Amino acid sequence: MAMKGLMFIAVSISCILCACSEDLIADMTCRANLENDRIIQEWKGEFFPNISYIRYEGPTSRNPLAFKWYNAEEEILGKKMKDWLRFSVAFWHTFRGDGTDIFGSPTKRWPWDDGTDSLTTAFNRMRANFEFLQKLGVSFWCFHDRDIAPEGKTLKETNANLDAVVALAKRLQEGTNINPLWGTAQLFKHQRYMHGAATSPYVNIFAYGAAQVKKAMEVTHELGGQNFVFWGGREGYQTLLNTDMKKELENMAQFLKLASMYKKKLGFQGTLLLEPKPQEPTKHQYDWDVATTMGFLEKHGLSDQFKLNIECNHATLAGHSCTHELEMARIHGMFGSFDANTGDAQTGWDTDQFLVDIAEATLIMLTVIKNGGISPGGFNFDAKLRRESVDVEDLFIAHIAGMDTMARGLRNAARIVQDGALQSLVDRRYSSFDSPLGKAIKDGSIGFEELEQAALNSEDQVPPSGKQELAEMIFYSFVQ
Ligand code: XUL
Ligand code: CO
Repeated sequence: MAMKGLMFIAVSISCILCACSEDLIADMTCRANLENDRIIQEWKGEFFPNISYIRYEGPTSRNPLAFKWYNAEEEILGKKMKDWLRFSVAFWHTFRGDGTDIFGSPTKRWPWDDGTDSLTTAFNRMRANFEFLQKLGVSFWCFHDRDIAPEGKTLKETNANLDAVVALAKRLQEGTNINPLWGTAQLFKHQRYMHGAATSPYVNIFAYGAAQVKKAMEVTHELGGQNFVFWGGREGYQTLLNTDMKKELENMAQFLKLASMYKKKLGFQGTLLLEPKPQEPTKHQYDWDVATTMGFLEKHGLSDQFKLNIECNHATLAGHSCTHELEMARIHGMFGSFDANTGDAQTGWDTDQFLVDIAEATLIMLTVIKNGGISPGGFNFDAKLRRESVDVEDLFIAHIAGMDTMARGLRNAARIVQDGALQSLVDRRYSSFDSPLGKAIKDGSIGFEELEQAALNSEDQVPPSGKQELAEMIFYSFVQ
């Protein structure tokens, strides 16, 4: 009897806290309603009371909770560091990551997370997000629809949950300079997407995915998001024996066409971005790498409607260096945004680590400088703490280290550009194309017959040294 009474009180309290109707308490998913408004207004607490605003203290500082290289307002090559770098925090890793791996249960229990999928917890995660962004001095965040709000029993209920959390995010954004760098629809976690979304053999799943993207784009727009990302979560295959690859690729193209049409209808000005990745979770992801994805867009007449969001760890999985992917996109005018992370040299899967390699950061920033920056894209930390890192301050330390690494890369790359020696080495290698013969090749005024004549008239030449070691010596002399 006493037990029953206690349970009744517990349920009543959670009803008040969670503002859920009782039937929904059971699965800890709450509907959006007016009560949410009251809960949103009332919160006055802090989740990181022992951490204050992170400041720039310069390279001699030993304070783990200070920037040593990232000085937001400092100008590098005529642009503020914060405008070159446009850092963004990935909501899913930072506020949903609990250390779970395929061998083990969660290792982290954050103060904003009670481990349930209730709306109350979703509100708390969002509040933690804004406190974190403000203390870190970062103006952007990225999210999947399902990271920020719980899935309901129906799509209608799920959308209402999303609306409730977005209303809170909008309120928390007011009076700040914070916006989403991008939003995206999570089309890979739920069982319904096990065969893919746009490439699912089942038309009702294609429709559900479209509805989800429509809504995710709407809320991204409402929050002033600057881009919208499509990472092809399960758009790929496990075996061709049960797969109609032609049909799947055509469906994927159609899905993207419809998304682009809806973007215009909605009046969303942000850039649509595809994020290449070669495998994981499927054996073969259709957006394998930058070149494959650009070819796909070109074939389907979508090149002018999409750009690319390039992730370093995905480049590694595709057997490329990160700069290969960035340069491939840059020279084709397709470099849209960057998922700043890295893999592990000895590990063949997507470890999503914070990038702390200064030489790598310098190479990345060389491309970014050549691109004139990547706005309205930015540097999204698609990176997570290791399973063993369980202190709240580790979240700050990881981001500070990631931001300082990119800032060092920017400083180094700027000095390489200003010095000019590396560029002259490259220019010298191709200088023969400035000759009349080279110019005639470029403008298309000669063919194979004229080239044969030129070869017959000139002596067989041994080309000069490629000077790779010299190039490396010059590059590394700037890496500090
Ligand atoms: C997965 C990945 C995603 C995308 C967004 O490897 O990178 O987090 O960035 O869906
Ligand atoms: Co990513």
